[in-house]
Amino acid sequence: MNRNMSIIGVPMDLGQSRRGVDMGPSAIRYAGVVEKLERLQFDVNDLGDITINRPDSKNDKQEGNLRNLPQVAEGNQKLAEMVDQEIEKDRFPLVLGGDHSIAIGSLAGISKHYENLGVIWYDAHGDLNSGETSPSGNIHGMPLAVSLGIGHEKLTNMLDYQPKIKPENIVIVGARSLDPGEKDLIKEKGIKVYSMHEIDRMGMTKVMAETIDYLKDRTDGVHLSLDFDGLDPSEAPGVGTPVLGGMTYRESHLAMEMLAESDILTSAEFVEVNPILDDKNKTATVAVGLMGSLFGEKLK
Ligand code: B3U
Ligand code: MN
Ligand code: MN
Repeated sequence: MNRNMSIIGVPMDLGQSRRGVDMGPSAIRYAGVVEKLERLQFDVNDLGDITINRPDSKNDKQEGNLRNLPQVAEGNQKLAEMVDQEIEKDRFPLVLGGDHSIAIGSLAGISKHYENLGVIWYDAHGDLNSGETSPSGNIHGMPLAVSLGIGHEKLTNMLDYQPKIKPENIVIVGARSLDPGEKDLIKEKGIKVYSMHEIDRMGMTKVMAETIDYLKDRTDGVHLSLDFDGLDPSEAPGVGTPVLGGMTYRESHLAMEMLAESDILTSAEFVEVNPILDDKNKTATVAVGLMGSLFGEKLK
């Protein structure tokens, strides 16, 4: 793995309706991410947080069914450019959210550098909505669709190319809350999904072994997009849209350790940590623990 790592904080909370997730990057830093990675012998460059401009509430127009579209697009454009520059410098981008709408910018900046970028979407949700199918108008429920080229042009065409990702290069892990339009899209595009049903039946070991095997053969880089609501809310309570019956702390560590062993990862993002909804920074602490496993911490 690339030992030169750049951390980019994205205090974005405009892709959904609950305030506080903009403090995610601070909470994860407070829980010791830089110290952890330095202990694991990474050269860490923490680039701080991107500035997210807030909507002027008096002129808060909603375009289509897309809440805060101009601000979400602007913040993601900045992120895309920064991620692109860090990869250009041959550094591993580690992006800290913020809500999951920031995957739009991450993937725009990353995928430019690959023919066949693979994506592991670790999440309770599919994030495959568009303005037409979204029940909420929240852009954090849309980034994976946007990366396939589905959605508003301002989002899909970021950095002037699309699509960012091919459907066959995506693996969704932990899904248990999918909207009807998302289910249709999964069928139509043949997207690989390991829902909680498969995780329960097969066990996380087999799910991750298959995921890694599948992506290793067909991709030239792999991005991990980890949404903390993928985990069970009893172990990661600090998220805006908790869904019961999620992946455990132990399953998640195992998944991260298997990814570390496989050495296929070329970028990562950790999103949706909301310290206001958390219990004594528990979720951010879990985040830093999982990053330890992902980046090679060993018990023996
Ligand atoms: N699918 C729903 C709910 C949701 C998506 N992502 C999160 N929640 N975190 C939607 O609004 O698109
Ligand atoms: Mn998500
Ligand atoms: Mn989610």
